[in-house]
Amino acid sequence: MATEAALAFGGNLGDPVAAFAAALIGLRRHPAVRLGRLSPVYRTPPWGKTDQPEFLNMAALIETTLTAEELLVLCLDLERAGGRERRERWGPRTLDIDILTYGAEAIDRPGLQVPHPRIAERAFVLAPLAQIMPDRVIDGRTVATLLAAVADETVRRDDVATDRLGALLAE
Ligand code: PH2
Ligand code: MG
Ligand code: MG
Repeated sequence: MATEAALAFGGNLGDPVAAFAAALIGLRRHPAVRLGRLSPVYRTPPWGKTDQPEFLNMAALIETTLTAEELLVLCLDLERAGGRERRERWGPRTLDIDILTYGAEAIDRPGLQVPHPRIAERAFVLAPLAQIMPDRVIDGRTVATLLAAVADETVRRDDVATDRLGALLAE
């Protein structure tokens, strides 16, 4: 049985669109993953640690027969392939892939909390997520409702980046 999972992508160093494309191609090639809907790419102010460059963020739906643990390992492998080095919390990075939801499961283990514990605070996660699963309920509220509550006009779609991602995925 396949499980639907939502993934968040972020980056603010190097070429995040190319890093997103490489990771999405890695997911698409993986035998236990089916890539589903993709959000547009958003340009977002840095959250949590504000003295760093703007981020690009997006979200993707997948169906997978991997367990949540196996999916986490895959995401970490794709991050490493994208040049990720772990330095400081909330600091600049080439590629971050977070598991937002995994089916209806609630997981709370060191290194893996699903649904991701800070979704409700983060417009940079909710804006893209609302494009691919607006009606999904997280902690009692829909993604669309959570997004309305953090309404942040500084999080905006980047159509040039979105078109470039589409072109890289079509190659
Ligand atoms: N990721 C963080 C910390 N802050 N800010 C934005 N705008 N986008 C991110 O992806 C992001 C962040 C830690 O994962
Ligand atoms: Mg993150
Ligand atoms: Mg992460």
